[in-house]
Amino acid sequence: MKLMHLGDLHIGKSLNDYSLIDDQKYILNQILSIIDEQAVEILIIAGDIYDKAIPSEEAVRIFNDFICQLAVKKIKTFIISGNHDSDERLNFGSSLFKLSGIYISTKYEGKLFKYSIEHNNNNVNIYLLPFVKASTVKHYFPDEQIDSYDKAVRVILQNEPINKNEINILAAHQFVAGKNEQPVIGGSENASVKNIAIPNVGNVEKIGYDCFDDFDYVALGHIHSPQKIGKDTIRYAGSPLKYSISEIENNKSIPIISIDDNNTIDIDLIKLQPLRDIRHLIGKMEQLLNKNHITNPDDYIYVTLTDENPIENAITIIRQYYPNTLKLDYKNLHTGNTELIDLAKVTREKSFEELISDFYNMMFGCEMNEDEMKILLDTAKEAGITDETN
Ligand SMILES: [Mn+2]
Repeated sequence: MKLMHLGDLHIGKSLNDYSLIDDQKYILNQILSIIDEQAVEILIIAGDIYDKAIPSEEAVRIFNDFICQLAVKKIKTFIISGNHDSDERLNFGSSLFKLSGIYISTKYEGKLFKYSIEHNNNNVNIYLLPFVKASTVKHYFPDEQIDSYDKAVRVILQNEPINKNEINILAAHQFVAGKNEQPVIGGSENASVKNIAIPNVGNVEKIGYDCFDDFDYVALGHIHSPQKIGKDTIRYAGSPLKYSISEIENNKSIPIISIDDNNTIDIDLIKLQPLRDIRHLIGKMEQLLNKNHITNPDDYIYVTLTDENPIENAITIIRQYYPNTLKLDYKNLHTGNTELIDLAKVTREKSFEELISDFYNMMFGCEMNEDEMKILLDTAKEAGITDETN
């Protein structure tokens, strides 16, 4: 039996004013092809179906087409809401969808949705936990001290009778971390994910992965970089597309979970190929626009020009070759190295003479002569910046 795990579709998302709707249609079609090729029987979508609580008509149409095709293919589909989804809107039509094998859980109401499928004389149980906040859970367990998301999820799971002799799979949309590790953030999640990703900031939203010990596989959503958390069977599927410039190096994949006849679980990661990739081009304008260097001109492009002088209408010129250019900046002697430099360390390690001659070299592209250096050293001494020994 094969399951596919998706998360963070964010249908309707745009990237610097470019609508990604065609890219999303393309990737959902690719996902349908993978479902066929891999003979997937069950699909779990771990939240953030839409990018906005009120999705555009087009976004709704695309998702509608996607689930219709899943129903036609008779793929049992399990969907939970994420923090970007509206419970009510995502829940619309859910009773009818059930008749077609599409199960949606958008709101925690004191009990997890559970669905059991017979496999090889055993049960595969799928539990759905939609995105929850501590305050929502508290309402259902007034006697419990629930002051964090971690405690909230533990209380929910402790109150579910889970048969450990069967195969148990959970879908959840939360911020889950390993013992001493934080998940790798993609960059497009949202402000709240970014804030809690900084170590030593009160991590009220963070959930320890050990609370999922009773589950054979945990299909997570919320973080956009595909990754395992703590162990192989607790995973973020990641978003199917790169949703920010910071995800340029973050290649996307989908986990396929196979349960064999001995009830062992195996995970395969299938690479996704976007319609248009996001790429970072670095170089002089002349090199970048050289015919031999131009590839996949429809990709989303972030350009860093290394030309020394700013070029008028640079982004307009680049867009004639790469129409989907998202952003342009410069890296040259004027802007310096864009990597972060620990200035305090540099100044500690170098003498005044070295620092000033580096600076002169950077500004004028040549060495300072002895007379000039003498004038600066005398001035520095008079100003009390240096002493005889420096
Ligand atoms: Mn998301």
